[in-house]
Amino acid sequence: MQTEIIKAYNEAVYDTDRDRAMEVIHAALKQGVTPEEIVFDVVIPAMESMMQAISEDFDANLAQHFMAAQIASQVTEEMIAQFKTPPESLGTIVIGTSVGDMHTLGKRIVSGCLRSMMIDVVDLGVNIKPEAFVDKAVEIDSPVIAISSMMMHTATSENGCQRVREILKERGLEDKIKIVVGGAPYRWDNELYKTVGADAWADNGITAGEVIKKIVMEAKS
Ligand code: B12
Repeated sequence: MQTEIIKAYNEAVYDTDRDRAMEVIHAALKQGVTPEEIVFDVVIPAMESMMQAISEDFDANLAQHFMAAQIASQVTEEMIAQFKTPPESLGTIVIGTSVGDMHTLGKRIVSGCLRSMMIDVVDLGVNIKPEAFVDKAVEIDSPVIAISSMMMHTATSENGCQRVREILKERGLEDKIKIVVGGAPYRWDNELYKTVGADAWADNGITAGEVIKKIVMEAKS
């Protein structure tokens, strides 16, 4: 893989220039780089280094964070359609924000990262009732319910993760479905995920992808 392609793509993503990023990818395809190489050698490493750079750059803004995931997701979907052998999806998981929480960005970044890691996502949206999380997870056989909460009171609400845990217990689903949470309150208190009854948490899109992928792979084996 030519380092110029990786460098040009990284710069475009860091500048949140979706059109330029797509131009770099399309030019690479014309030069004979395969869609597989683009996803595995350009997009995924770029996403990882982008998250690293953003976390260290105090001037980096929300748009950079959000666009990095959106561009990665767009390129990945376009390239997968051109794979010689379409990659088997590793699994599908359910995501949404907890009741009362309208913050969408964190959830969308996590979804973008998961898609670039070959994990399909059913995004239920915002303000999701605990029953709706569980019903959808059962319907699509999802091993993970991912809940995003950006406010302390929605993270700790009796109608949030805690209620999802109770429903899983009531329906005997605790072995089949794991709860993964994330969002600002969990970054303020790294032990909060236990208090609300989640199985795991992650502090950014990349680590969320890693934690969720591990659970999905364990469920398959
Ligand atoms: C943008 C924003 C808004 C926007 C939301 C726009 C939108 N469409 O999302 C608007 C203006 C609408 C808004 C409204 C409100 N907001 Co607001 N908002 C924010 C702000 C500035 C950023 C939140 C955000 O989107 N961050 C971007 C993402 C990328 O955040 P992130 O945490 O880095 O996400 C990563 C991880 O957390 C993790 N992650 C996220 N979700 C998940 C899920 C899973 C499963 C996993 C594993 C990981 C994971 O991965 C992400 C990607 O790397 C925060 C301040 C802050 N610094 O957090 C306040 C903040 C969250 N808001 C706050 C408040 C109070 C409100 C309002 C009540 C304000 C009001 N009085 O109306 C309303 C509530 C609306 C509602 N009912 O939800 C408070 C909450 C305070 C508290 N202690 O709980 C904050 C912290 C601001 C503050 N300091 O007071 N808000």
